[in-house]
Amino acid sequence: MSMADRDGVIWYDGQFVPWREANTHVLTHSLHYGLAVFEGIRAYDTVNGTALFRLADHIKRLRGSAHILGMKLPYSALDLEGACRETVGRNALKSAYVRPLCFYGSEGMGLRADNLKVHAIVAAWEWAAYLGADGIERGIRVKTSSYSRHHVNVTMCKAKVTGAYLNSMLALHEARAAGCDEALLLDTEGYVAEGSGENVFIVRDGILYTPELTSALEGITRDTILSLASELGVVVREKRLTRDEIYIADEAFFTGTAAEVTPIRELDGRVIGDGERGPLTARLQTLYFDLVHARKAAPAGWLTPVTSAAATRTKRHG
Ligand code: PPE
Repeated sequence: MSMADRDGVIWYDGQFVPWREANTHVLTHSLHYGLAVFEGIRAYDTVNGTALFRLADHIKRLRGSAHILGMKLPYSALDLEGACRETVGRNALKSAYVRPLCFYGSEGMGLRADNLKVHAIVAAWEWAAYLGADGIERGIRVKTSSYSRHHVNVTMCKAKVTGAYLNSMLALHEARAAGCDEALLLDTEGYVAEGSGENVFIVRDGILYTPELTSALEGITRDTILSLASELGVVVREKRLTRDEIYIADEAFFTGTAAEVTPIRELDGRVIGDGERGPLTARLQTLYFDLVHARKAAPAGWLTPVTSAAATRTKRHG
């Protein structure tokens, strides 16, 4: 089913518009130059009703991304949080993937355009396991990419900006053409950075390792896993990793809002550990799913209930 041809509503610049009418012009500046910021947030069908997981943290990152790019958002954090909550509520989704996107309009063309308005949308739809239900259980096959992750002074790695995903897609298409499920990108010095849309972890001798965030996105799922690991008393080290450290790891997994916690069973044709979901991966995965479904107590502010129509009023600032 086309993403453009669905029932429901999309929040567009403060108004809810019918899904099929949430259109924008072909001379939209961001479409041409890749300068737009976005988020991916999941809403889960929790024991206390539908709730968005770490909404405030995602909106904070969205605003940070805009700040890095010098894009002036006409909406407050509260406006955007309200838009996400109400978009899920109005579409009557029990669980959802929520996509806020802020982009430049069609007020001007060319790199020098300086009269551009910032527009924002929030859409939400049902999205099953990103790397497949089978991937969540049995793990996926990954290939190290021949494309490097962005150098820290090429694109800004802390910004979740649309243009950066050209690099992700080059890597992903290459990995899939080689029969793998996902790509692993190394930084420009050859150290492990992240997946095309996930952060990466390994387990060796009971210790959990993940790359420092120099050239990887500051993943919110990554942060959640670090807090669950500390709850379990697992020793965690954030350090530079090499691809061969992954080859000889006991376990490996990816984390991301879309990917959740997905085990990696193979990298570059080398089987990792026993070639299946490892025991610590399984534990962290269970804890993660318990947390997002409120079967386990979450820190304050991590689960935000959705709202129904008219519960929020959005004002455009400037
Ligand atoms: N690295 C990258 C490059 C990335 O895109 C994501 C999220 C992460 C790490 C993990 O971040 P977090 O979601 O905060 O744990 N990737 C999003 C895009 C997926 C898509 O196909 O679109 C996501 O998971 O929502």
